[in-house]
Amino acid sequence: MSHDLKRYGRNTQTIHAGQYVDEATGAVAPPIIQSSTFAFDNCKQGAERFAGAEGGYIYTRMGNPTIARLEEAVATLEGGAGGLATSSGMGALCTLVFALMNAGDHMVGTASVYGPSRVVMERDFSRFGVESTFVDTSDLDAVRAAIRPNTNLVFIETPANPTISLTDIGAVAAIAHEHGALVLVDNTFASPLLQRPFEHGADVVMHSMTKFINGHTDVVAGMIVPSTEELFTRIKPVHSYLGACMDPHQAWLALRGFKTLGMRVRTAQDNARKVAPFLEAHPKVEWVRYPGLDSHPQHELADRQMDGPGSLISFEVKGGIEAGARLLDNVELMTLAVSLGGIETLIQHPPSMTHAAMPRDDRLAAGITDGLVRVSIGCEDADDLIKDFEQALDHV
Ligand code: LCS
Repeated sequence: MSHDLKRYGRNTQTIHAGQYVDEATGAVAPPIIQSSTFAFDNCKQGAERFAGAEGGYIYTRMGNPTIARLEEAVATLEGGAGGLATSSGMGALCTLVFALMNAGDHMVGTASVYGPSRVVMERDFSRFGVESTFVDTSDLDAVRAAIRPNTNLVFIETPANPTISLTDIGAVAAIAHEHGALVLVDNTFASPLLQRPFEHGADVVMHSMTKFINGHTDVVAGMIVPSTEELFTRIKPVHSYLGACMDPHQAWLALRGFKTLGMRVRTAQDNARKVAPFLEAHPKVEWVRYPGLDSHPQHELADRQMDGPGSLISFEVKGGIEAGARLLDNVELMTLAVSLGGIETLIQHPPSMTHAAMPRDDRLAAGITDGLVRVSIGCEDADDLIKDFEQALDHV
């Protein structure tokens, strides 16, 4: 087991959680245990491992030493009971719905979530009798009104994709718990460096590790972190059998990326703190949504709930989608691509890209206007990003 990391700061935890010198070789960097299966000494041992009477590995879908390091690392930073790594962020969400909901149960979710997270509930899980209602969870009255006697899960994404609106996790957790519902927080946009939902009463955290945790735009991956042993034990069997499992090489890359989370998040955030006011002051920009700006409607909540405003900005160019498309077609340094949280700046148009599968009326009701542009600020030099925005906006 690793040393007790609770007494250390977040950067020390990020670098040392899940980090041990390899006993067999002394290797400091973690070995990639690229094996699908693990040998038993004898029949008795195999039976005991399957029965859970003895620890040790069986089969990589059910657990693997390289993946276990990553699970421990992320769970340590979140302050949870353990980690369950998944093939993708969507794999994490679907595993949680299978584990925590039954036919006839109801979820209340944030209206502006990553498009597929909502579509999979409304289009796919609904076919199995799992109901959902998506509302503006920053409006506590809307959350209260959406809760039904059969609501057993409240799913919050904060900051939300792509509106960058925030939800008060503590206030929503109080409402949900009063009704006996669990609270799931998608912490992808903040990362555990900037926001720790368990400190505000959340029950389960999920991540698309494709984003900040891996941070290098070369891995698709997800993570589930339950707050308690009891929840971990409930989710683990579904995680082992559903098949949305991770591969050891994928885990190794994500673990390598995770170690620089602090530096990447801080650099990208410093840049976003310069880019957001530049955009807000630009005469061709209609509005900007960034929690670090006074103009953000939940600026005060951001200060209270997060350790920093992060590096995701949404905005609209005057002239709507045509003007926005001119900007997107003319960026030179920034890359026109979906995804976020990597070291390079990515810019995209959610209504026609990440959120295109959502019906337009639902998008508009969720605050995703037709002209909304989302930028994930990376770790380049802020001045270069501002110059790229300047020249691209000249084409509008
Ligand atoms: N949760 C959030 C907040 C996300 O942004 C995404 C992906 C997911 C879950 C799903 O994770 P995945 O399965 O892709 O690992 N968001 C994307 C986006 O905004 N652009 O491309 C993917």
